[in-house]
Amino acid sequence: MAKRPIIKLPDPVLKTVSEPVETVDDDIRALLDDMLETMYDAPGIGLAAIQIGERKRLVTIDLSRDETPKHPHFFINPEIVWTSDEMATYEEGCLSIPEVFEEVERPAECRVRFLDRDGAECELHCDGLLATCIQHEIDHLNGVLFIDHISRLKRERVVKKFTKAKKLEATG
Ligand code: GNR
Ligand code: NI
Repeated sequence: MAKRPIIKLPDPVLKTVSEPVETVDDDIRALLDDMLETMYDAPGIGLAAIQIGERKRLVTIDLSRDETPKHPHFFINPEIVWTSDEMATYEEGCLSIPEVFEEVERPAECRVRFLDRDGAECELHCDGLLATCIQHEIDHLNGVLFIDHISRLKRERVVKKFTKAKKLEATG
């Protein structure tokens, strides 16, 4: 396993639409392990492969935080097959947009179809933080960030701040 650098705003890589995984092999499992290590180290509760620059439809999630034992979830080619009419609002953050937190409204529950680490087809009913997190991660696979769900004024303010910080970094 290896920790990888996390890609941050305003890197346009984050707007990439990721490609489905064709075969779940040892290379994919090694990548999932790198994602998990990167996510735990950050620390975060979810990570999409594009956040470490890999254009593949792969997601890791672990809501257990500092608890032991750990509860890692691996999602390959995840697809939302059902969402509740009921909505829920969470204050979201993103490892690619550090220190920014905004309320986002999404379906409160959803059902996700995906392949597991062995390539087996699975479905999982998600509610609470898991429902929010899996929707946030699937957005990443489609090049969408949580700030795309907030007001344009707020979003432009966030993007400006990160663009400016990057410029300062470059000029020293
Ligand atoms: O660590 C994370 N916390 C979080 C909190 C609320 C809603 C979504 C998330 S996901 C985020 C990690 C991340 O950026 N995943 O893409
Ligand atoms: Ni994120």
